[in-house]
Amino acid sequence: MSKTFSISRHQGMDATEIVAPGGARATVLLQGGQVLSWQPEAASEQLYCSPTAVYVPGKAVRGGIPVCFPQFGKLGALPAHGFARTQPWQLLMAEPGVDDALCALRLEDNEATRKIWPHAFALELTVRIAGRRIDVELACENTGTEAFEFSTALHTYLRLDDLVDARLHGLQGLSYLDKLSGKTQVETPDALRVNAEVDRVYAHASRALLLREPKRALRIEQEAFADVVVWNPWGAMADMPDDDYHQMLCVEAARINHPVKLEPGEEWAGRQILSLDN
Ligand code: TA6
Repeated sequence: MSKTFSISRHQGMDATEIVAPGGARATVLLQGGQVLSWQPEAASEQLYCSPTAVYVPGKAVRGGIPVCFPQFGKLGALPAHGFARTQPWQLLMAEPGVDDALCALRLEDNEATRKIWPHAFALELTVRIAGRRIDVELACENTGTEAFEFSTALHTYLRLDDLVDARLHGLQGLSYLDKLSGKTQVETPDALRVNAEVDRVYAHASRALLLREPKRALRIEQEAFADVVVWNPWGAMADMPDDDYHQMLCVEAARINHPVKLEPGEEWAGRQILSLDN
């Protein structure tokens, strides 16, 4: 039987690749526990990762599924999106199953994290791929003696053929904070079409979303993440080619409006599930 997973180097950094028996595959960077690539069975890459992303220890990598923890964005005094995305995680396991493949990574508090955020925690990220579906679960346990609160997100960069042809269904009727204007509004169109910079936090997002492109339909579901963030910079970024914003849309499973509070010994887990419909 051939070996179906490997612990390898990706852009000079430690990574693991999991491959399911049907051919679906995913690459996860140990720094940040960041899924960088997901290719479902008999399909092309579904995640956007910038070809000019910077792979330097301690720097955030632009693309894939960064883990934001214990702070979302700049909504607090910590570094933007917290520290989990720039910390080295430990690989616990990576193996194929009968019809899937799984890997699990862990990040515990350490001297560096305690300097930024004085709490004892254990994060576990579990990535499962099977057929045309990926299931990413983030769990957090309070391993200390005092309660803490955190906001978090799976900051998923979805790869697009062209943003102008993409439509995101399932947000209608939800109230959102437009981070660009600072105003709260209610989503009215049946489908969101992005034709300018967008940075929104949708609250109480319990329905599945559907990202439609002429040749693709991707279903996006989440559990225990109450909010959805939709972001596209609509312009150049230092670590992304100038026109590449056309090739990506971030649809993020998040806990922002009501942060998670954990008492000592308590655990929380949330997940985002992506599945290709066609
Ligand atoms: O999730 C959207 C967002 O918070 C935006 O406001 C935008 O700045 C983006 O994340 C990227 O943040 P980063 O720190 O990775 O440049």
